[in-house]
Amino acid sequence: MMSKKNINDFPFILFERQFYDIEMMKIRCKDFYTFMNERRTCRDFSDKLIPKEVIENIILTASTAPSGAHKQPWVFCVVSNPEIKKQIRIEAEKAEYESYNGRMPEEWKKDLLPLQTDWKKEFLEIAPYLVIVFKKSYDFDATGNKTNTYYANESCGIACGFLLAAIHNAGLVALTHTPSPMNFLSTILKRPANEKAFLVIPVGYAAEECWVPDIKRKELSEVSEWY
Ligand code: IYR
Repeated sequence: MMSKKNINDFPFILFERQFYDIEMMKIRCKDFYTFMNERRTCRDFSDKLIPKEVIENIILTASTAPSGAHKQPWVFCVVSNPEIKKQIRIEAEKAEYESYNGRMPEEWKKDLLPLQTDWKKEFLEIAPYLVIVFKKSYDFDATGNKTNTYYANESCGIACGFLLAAIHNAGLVALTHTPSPMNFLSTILKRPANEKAFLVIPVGYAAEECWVPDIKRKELSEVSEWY
């Protein structure tokens, strides 16, 4: 049968997926929420090693995220080399020192008090992997011609969400770290001009003693409006 979707050179294929009955749907939604609600941002990492294959599958999962015109405008740079991790820590701490000692307004610093963050970022050397997400503002095709990307911020944000979920699913922990400014990462990792550092995500096992802030999530009524 010729599909009416095949109107140009780009074919559609039938998407066959599994459906669940309502009872199963309710159980799965609740279980997934319970599981995701156990995720915490961690700053206390163990230096225990993780197989490369685990990180590869986590990145493949992130890269299943939807993106503008399916351009997948992201690159996940994975750093395990101690020398590079050290350079990144030095530069991140320089930037963060400036932020905490001047750049950040008082109100921002007040808002961060419950998280007990400061300019020191030892986790950048302790976590076995740093996944540094770069956003492609534009790209190149196979012949080297410049091509556009679309909604690169939204796309990368969603991909990072998938990445965090995959890390949690693996029983590992992560931290969304945003040193500001982040351009030192392009220099250290020698990234091309079309890529901008988007997020630094240390990944690893939680330290044996891992402390997290005692914070609560908003109620459903606070985060949803029904029409
Ligand atoms: N980038 C700094 C400050 C910081 C900002 C926010 I917004 C946070 O939620 C946490 C920290 C840092 O990484 O310490």
